[in-house]
Amino acid sequence: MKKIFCKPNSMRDISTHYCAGCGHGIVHRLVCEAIDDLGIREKVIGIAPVGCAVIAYDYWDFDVTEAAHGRVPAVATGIKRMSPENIVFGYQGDGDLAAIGTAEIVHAANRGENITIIFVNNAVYGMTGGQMAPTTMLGQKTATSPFGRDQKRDGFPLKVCELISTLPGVSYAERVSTHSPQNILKAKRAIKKAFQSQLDGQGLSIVEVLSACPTYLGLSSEEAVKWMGETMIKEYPLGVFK
Ligand SMILES: Cc1ncc(C[n+]2csc(CCOP(=O)(O)OP(=O)(O)O)c2C)c(N)n1
Ligand code: SF4
Repeated sequence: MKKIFCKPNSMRDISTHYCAGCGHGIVHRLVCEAIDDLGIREKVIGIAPVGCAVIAYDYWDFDVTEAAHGRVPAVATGIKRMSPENIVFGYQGDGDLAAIGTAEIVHAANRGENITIIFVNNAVYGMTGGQMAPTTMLGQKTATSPFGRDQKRDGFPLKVCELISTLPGVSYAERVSTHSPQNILKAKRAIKKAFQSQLDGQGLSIVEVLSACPTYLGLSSEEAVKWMGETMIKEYPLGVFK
């Protein structure tokens, strides 16, 4: 019988620690599938963030190191400059990349570092209890915005792809989503393109992946996916920004 579905070679066979319906597991797998498809596993070095994906290295069967909160692009820069033959990618949440690490990603992009960033936007700080993130939507209730994010007090949701794609050092920026099978397939294509851009020496490539955090949205897995498809993609339109 022909096997049509199996674990990617780049993925370890362990049980998930993520909550039911969390998008991180999907994105981890897509990264592995892209690496397998491109045949770059022996050359890849990943950098894990400080968030719910802090132990991404437990899932990935290739070289991975860890960076302090927001410092992923700086660590990636150092590794890539020392070892340009490696394919170096950072994996970051929105609290990590768009709050504590804003300066890191902006300057790495502006320098045109030949690295890839997988940016998982779930609109909250997941690991630390569902606080408001820069990406939290207006009106969205979180642990630190119990009446909903208020633009006057908290500002507007930060649109990372729109912002980063204006910098000349950026070769490729696309926003994708995990709220349906079709979108998950598109997300994989985008991750492959981002790695390819690095293989071609083009500069910084970034894929923003919209992802669900049902736990801190206070929704069931099904409701969270529906919320993404109906509400989140209106604020964060999908597409290629560069
Ligand atoms: C330098 C530093 N500041 C703050 C923290 C605390 N901290 C750990 S995870 C986290 C939030 C992560 O949120 P996000 O990046 O959105 O990832 P998610 O858990 O939602 O995937 C924070 C504030 C830390 N570990 N290190
Ligand atoms: S808290 Fe949210 S981001 Fe963290 S594992 Fe659970 S669903 Fe995923």
